[in-house]
Amino acid sequence: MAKMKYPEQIVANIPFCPGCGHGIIVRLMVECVNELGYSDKIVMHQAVGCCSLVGLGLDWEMLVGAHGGGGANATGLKRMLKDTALVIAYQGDGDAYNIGLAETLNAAYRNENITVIAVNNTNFGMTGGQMSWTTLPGQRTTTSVDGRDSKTSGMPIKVPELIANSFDTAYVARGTVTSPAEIRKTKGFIKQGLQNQIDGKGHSLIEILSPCPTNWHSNPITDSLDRIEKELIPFYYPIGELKVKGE
Ligand SMILES: Cc1ncc(C[n+]2csc(CCOP(=O)(O)OP(=O)(O)O)c2C)c(N)n1
Ligand code: SF4
Ligand SMILES: [Mg+2]
Repeated sequence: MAKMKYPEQIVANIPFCPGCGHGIIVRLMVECVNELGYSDKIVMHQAVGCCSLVGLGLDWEMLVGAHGGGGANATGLKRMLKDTALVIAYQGDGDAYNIGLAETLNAAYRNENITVIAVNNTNFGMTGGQMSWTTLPGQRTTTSVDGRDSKTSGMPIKVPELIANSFDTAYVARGTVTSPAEIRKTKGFIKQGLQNQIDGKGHSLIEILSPCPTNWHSNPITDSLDRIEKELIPFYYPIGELKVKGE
């Protein structure tokens, strides 16, 4: 594949649904890696889920692992490549927090020198919108048709808070993509997570609240972004830096 220089050119070739947050996040990752001077020294663990579409447009070196294997695969890549390349684990909430929870927590527990980008859209997007651990109470999904009932299926999990409060990692942040201002802040979190890796500081996790208009059955421009700002952020998933080691 010919090298594509411009992030917007890359994203245009990836068939995310209209209004999906993944496209913005891919663009931000590419911009950060380019600006840090690592465009030829970057390897991505590409997760199963809508993350996997990234391979149709982005020409980075990629390892496609088993569903949930990001923490383990990124560990192996980084330990092998050491300072010669940046390693990103790009994962969905279902991948990183459901099926891959053990791998995600173990990599953080070991303070592996990797950067994890976890896209939280409160469902298993690619497979048709099933309930995930991040699904909100009352949220209708294809496996919680009357709304998630926390009495039988628990409350949403907050892995960033769990890692920030439990393990000796470098950095944890949560951002979103609902406005140009929030996109700029999220870019700052991603860049900080990558800079930490360059500086050998250890594990960084950046969770990004991202719209999935297709499975939320909502308008991509208005309702989907409103849901993040009026429901997800104030009641369950506060945004900002949750942990900066040394501060
Ligand atoms: C071992 C295994 N179990 C289940 C699946 C089916 N599967 C593919 S993608 C996916 C959901 C991914 O959801 P998430 O990680 O949240 O990513 P999203 O598509 O929402 O961005 C599932 C369950 C699979 N591919 N492999
Ligand atoms: S199903 Fe959801 S997460 Fe997947 S590409 Fe479509 S909008 Fe994005
Ligand atoms: Mg998801």
